[in-house]
Amino acid sequence: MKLLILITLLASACLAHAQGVVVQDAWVRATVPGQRSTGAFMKITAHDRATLVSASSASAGVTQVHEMKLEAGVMKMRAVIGGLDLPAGLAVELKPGGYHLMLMDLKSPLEEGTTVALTLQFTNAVGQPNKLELQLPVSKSAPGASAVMDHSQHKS
Ligand SMILES: [Cu+2]
Repeated sequence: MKLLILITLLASACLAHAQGVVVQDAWVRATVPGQRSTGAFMKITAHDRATLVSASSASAGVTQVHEMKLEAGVMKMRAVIGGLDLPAGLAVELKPGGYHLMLMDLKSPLEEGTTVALTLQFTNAVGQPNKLELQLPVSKSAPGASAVMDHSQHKS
């Protein structure tokens, strides 16, 4: 019986890995009282080409994929329309000053040392959806490289 349980655990770990998207070094910037939005940052690597379609968090009313870009000397932030392309095997970095996830309409301040639940929705090259559920550490600045967080689940 114990062996059976072990096999089941191994099988589910493989399933989580097999969906092929790995998130590393994820964090959310801490907020000060009164601040209603903040950014979430991470490195996302898809084994096969995929698209980050959307993100959501119970801590925020709205979560969007954003891009910051220097346009004619002015830093501009806009929502990424149609999702963020994840080329096969290439780490796409979401970082301050570039792509990021914007958590808006925050329900309460995010304090350093706490965590924020975040769900990422992907589609693969043939349009099949899957999602990753993450717990992101809240920090005032980018923490050092941390372990892979892979609390992933197949959706369909
Ligand atoms: Cu933004």
